[in-house]
Amino acid sequence: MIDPAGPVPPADPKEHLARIADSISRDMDQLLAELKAPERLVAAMRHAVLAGGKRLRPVLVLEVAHMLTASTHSKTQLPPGAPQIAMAVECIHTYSLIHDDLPSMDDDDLRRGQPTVHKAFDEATAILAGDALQTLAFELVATCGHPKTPMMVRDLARAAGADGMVGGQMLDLAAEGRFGQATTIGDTYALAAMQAMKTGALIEVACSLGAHLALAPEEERQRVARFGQSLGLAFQISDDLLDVNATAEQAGKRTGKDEAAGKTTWPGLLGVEGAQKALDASLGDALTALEPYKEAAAPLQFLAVSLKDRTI
Ligand code: GRG
Repeated sequence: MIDPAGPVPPADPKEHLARIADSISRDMDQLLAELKAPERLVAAMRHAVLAGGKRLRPVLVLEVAHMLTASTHSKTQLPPGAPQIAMAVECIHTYSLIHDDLPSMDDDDLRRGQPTVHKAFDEATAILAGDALQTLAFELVATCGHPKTPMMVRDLARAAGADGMVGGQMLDLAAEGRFGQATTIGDTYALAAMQAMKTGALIEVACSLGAHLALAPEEERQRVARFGQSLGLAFQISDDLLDVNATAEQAGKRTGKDEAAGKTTWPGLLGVEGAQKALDASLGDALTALEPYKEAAAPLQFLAVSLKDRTI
């Protein structure tokens, strides 16, 4: 059971966030160990989920819930259902990575420093492992026992679906010219719009779900959603910079692939220095959204700023 409750602000934000990430990994391990399903399918799901990963999105769920519970209700205990919601978001994220790595999508061999699921198992098993993680996510939300369950199901479905992550992936593939003529993404607005769907929507909804868990007023939910939007953009810019600057060994995945695929990226549009400036600007927006929470926001501030020196 996750219990990141502690003094607000925690003495060491880095240690505090690492403790939450570890507890999510342990909970995911237990969840998958208890799953009653064909052995090969569970093994593939475990391979993908437990291979590592920063647990960024579930950490956001829990840390936003923690910050808003402390500031709205003067409590440090996490609301009931929080571990299930955090795991649900990680299940959706991991399913998207499994499917993104398939030969029909990005065709990658390495993910989280390990062979991708279709390489370690086979393509059909990888598709099914992704499918099973997606449905498991909604089972976790539906059964979490929190009064905001219907809103959380709706928001997670929208963020993950045709108007969010899946739609963003479709636009990204179309821009590569997969379905006929390439619909070139030629400016920073179009790039930001596509990425807001593909990667931003899940990061934003992770923050919104944290607010739902904390039974925060709508105004607070919108504020942390704005934090999530800016953080999502910063995350994507840092991911593009990582693709240029890091080795595959450092990043645990193939790097240099955006340029090879002729993809529009932030460094491609603005140069490395321009992309670093855009990263600073979006981090500035993210930090502005956190200002009302003062010291209670220290872990989220730390998380945002650490995107600047990202190596994984
Ligand atoms: C296939 C439905 C479907 C969607 C795929 C999210 C996505 C859409 C594709 C991932 C491709 C990619 C590399 C996007 C860049 C940003 C990103 C999501 C990176 C991976 O997330 P991290 O760095 O991964 O949080 P870890 O392993 O740390 O969890």
